[in-house]
Amino acid sequence: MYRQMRRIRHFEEAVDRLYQQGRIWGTFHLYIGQEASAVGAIEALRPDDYITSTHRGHGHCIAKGASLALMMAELRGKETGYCRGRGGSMHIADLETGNLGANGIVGGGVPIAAGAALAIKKQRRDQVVMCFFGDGALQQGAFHEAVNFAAVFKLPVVFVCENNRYAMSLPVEKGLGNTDIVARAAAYGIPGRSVDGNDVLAVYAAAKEAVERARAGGGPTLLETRTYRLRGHSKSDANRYRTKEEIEQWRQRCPILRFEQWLQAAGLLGPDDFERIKAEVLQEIEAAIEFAEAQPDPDPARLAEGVYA
Ligand SMILES: Cc1ncc(C[n+]2csc(CCOP(=O)(O)OP(=O)(O)O)c2C)c(N)n1
Repeated sequence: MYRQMRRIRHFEEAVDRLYQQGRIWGTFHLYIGQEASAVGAIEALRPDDYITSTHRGHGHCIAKGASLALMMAELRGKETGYCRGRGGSMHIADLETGNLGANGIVGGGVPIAAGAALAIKKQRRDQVVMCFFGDGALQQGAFHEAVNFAAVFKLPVVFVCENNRYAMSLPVEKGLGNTDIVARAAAYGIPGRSVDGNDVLAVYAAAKEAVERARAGGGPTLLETRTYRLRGHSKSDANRYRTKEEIEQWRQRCPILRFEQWLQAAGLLGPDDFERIKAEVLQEIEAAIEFAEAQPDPDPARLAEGVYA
C-alpha cells in the first residue's frame, strides 16, 4: 500500500512536470493528497473485482493495477496508450485490471457501476464493483437513481464518496443542503460510514467490511472518505476559494507521511526503506516516460476511429 501511494504521487508529479515542459497537452486533474482513499479502498478488492472512476482517476487506475507505461503513453497521446492516445487522462479504462473507466462526466460512473453490478448478479458471479465519485457528484440526479436502484436490487456495489471539500471552487458547505454525506444512506436503506480518508488503514478497514457485505449478497454501502486535494482542481486554478493556511494544514496531514509514521512506529519499515521504495518508484516512472516517448503517434488519417458520438 505504501508503494502504491508513492507510485500515484510521483506519477502525477511527473505528469505535472511534463505538462510544464509542453510534452503533455490538454488538462488533467491531480489526485495528490488523496492517495490513501484509492489505495486503502482498492486494497479491499480482489483482482477480478471492478471499479468505476472519475475525472480525477489516475489514483484509482494505478491502485487497481494499471501499467504506468501505458498510462503515460495515453497521456502523451500515443497510439499504444490505453485509449490509443485519443482519450487522455480522463478516459482511461483498463478491462484487464477491472477498471471500467475514468469519466469526464461528473457522477457518470455511478450508473455504470450499478449496471455492472446488475450484470454480476444476473450471471450469479461473486464479484464486487467499487464506485468512486466526488462530493460534487452527490447533487447529480444520476447518483440518486443509481444508488436507489442498487439498494432496491441489493446489488454488490460499494459507493465511495471522496469528499475532498470542494467541487471545483464550490465548498461542500455551499453545495450540499446537508453536509452529513452518509446520512443519505438511510434514505436508500443502506449502511453508510464516514472515515478519515487520509488514513489508509482506516479506509481499508471500512472498505473491507463493505466489500464483504456486498460479496455476501448484503447489497450496497455508502462510504465517505474525508480527504483533501492539495493541488488545484485542474490545470487552471488560481486557488481563490481557499487559503494558503488551509492547504498547509492539510499538507501536514499528508497520507503518505502519516503512513510512514505508522509503519515506523510499528517497526515494519524505516527511513532507509522509505528512501529505497521512493527511488525504485522514481526509476519505474522514468522507464514509463522513456517507453511513452518511444511509442508511435496515431496516424492523423485514422483519428476518428473508435469515435461513436
Ligand atoms: C455533468 C457534469 N457537470 C459539470 C461538469 C464540470 N465539472 C468538472 S469537475 C467538476 C467538479 C466535481 O467535483 P467533485 O465531484 O467533488 O470531484 P473533485 O473534482 O472534487 O474530485 C465539475 C462541476 C462535468 N464535467 N460534468
